[in-house]
Amino acid sequence: MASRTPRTLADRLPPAWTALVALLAGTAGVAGSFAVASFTPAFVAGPIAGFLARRLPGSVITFGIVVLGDLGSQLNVVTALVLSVLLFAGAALAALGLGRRLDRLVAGPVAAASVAAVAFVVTGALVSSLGAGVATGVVVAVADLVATRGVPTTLGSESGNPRTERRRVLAAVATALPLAVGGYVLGAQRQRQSSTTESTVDVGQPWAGPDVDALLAEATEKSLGVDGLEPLVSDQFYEVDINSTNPTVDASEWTLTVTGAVDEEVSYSYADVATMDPEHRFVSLRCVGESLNGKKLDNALWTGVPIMDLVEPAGVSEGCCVMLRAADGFYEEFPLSALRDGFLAFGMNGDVLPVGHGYPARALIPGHWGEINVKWLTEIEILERPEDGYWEKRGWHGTGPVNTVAKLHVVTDLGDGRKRVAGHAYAGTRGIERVEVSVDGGRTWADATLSEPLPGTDVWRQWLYSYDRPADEHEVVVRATDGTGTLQSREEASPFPSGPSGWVSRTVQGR
Ligand SMILES: Nc1nc2c(c(=O)[nH]1)N[C@H]1C(S)=C(S)[C@@H](COP(=O)(O)O)O[C@H]1N2
Ligand SMILES: [Mo]
Repeated sequence: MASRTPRTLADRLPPAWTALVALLAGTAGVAGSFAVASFTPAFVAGPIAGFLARRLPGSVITFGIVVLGDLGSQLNVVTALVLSVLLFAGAALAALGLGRRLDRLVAGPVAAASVAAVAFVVTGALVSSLGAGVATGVVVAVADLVATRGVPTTLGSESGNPRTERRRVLAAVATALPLAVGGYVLGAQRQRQSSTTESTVDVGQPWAGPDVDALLAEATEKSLGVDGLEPLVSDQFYEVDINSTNPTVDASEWTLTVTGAVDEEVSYSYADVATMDPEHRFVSLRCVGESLNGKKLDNALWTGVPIMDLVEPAGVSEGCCVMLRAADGFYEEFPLSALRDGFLAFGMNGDVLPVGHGYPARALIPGHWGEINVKWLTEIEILERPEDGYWEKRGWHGTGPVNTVAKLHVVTDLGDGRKRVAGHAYAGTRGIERVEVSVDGGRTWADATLSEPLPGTDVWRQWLYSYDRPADEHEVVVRATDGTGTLQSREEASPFPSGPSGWVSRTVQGR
């Protein structure tokens, strides 16, 4: 290999190494932001993920929801993380360039300041920006100090010795790694703490008490107790949001306002709402974007008040429709008639409403697809003519009543020559009257056993069916009949645009 003359440009500054230091500094910065903010909108990747979700073409989002499912939202978060690192690395790189001309002692602080500035522009949150800046600055400063120890150069102006550069990179790795791990651990810890909500406003505990305990006990008792099948009150209630981070809403500052075509706007504080005489209702929710046999169908016991008790004082005389608006920028519109049976929930399963499910308060619109059950609700606007909601602007038709479905979630070999299949069935306010099972691909049908209905007008049921194990592989098909006597539609449809339909079937092994 030909020996190179030192002091050519390439020898003076291997750009790949500088870029690597910048990337490491960017990673540390993202970790610093996470340490301070955890997974909230103050975390730099939060607004970026939200921006992607909002600005990407509807078709891309729909592909993410329908084809990729949960992977789609994970992909969104990963993309946002990568973009955050690149953004910070870019800012650090610019600072390194500047540092080359300035004294080496300022390289760290300059990198810190530029990353903090970028973070602040993205999140608007000062504290998490400082966290990001400090972490970045530490990496750059340590890398620089170690690399140039005893070498009287400014950062980036080279001694002509590649070992110096290598030391700089190693130092950057050695500081960025623990910083990134530490930031992740700290943020994850904060995340766990914040997932158990405690309201900032003391209203007693309207969501707890003997009534709630009795209803929850009733749900436990009525559950069929099939291993692996969610009980009638879900252990793990699904979450679907337009953003990857939950908005942080302080109950002491939260208000719910009734606006639009009303005689007079009315506003409620958290205490106003949560000190009204509470009701406890079982209500199931199902997402229009889930797959036919998906798991985005759940049930809970909600505590709250009839939503019209809050709307009527405003005086609603005309108006066809209503737009619900939320603290995360989400909005959905639907006919006023559907609001009439609506509920405003501030409690869930005996606890204060969790952040992920809409704390301080959310709407529950019986029998309708999940999307109009707006979380973090801040405004109820009465409209005089229809408008598109967030998802309808993106081509969905998810504001109407749910489709009837019977899902098959568990297949068990009972070990006594029989098999057992089980699942949930749901038809919104129409209720579930019957679930049938075929173990021969749809030729013959038998009735499944249903769980006793829970009190309420919008609740799912569990079903189970046991049968003698055939020798061969066979096709199990399930279908539900709703409370109006209508059989679940057999016609197969993708979730987009108006919810999945068809009969769930599954191939089961024989003996
Ligand atoms: N503010 C707000 N409300 C929202 C959403 C949202 O992204 N933001 N998602 C909707 C959708 S698509 C569904 S399916 C339900 C899910 O409610 P859950 O997350 O409590 O299960 O909330 C709805 N309410
Ligand atoms: Mo949804």
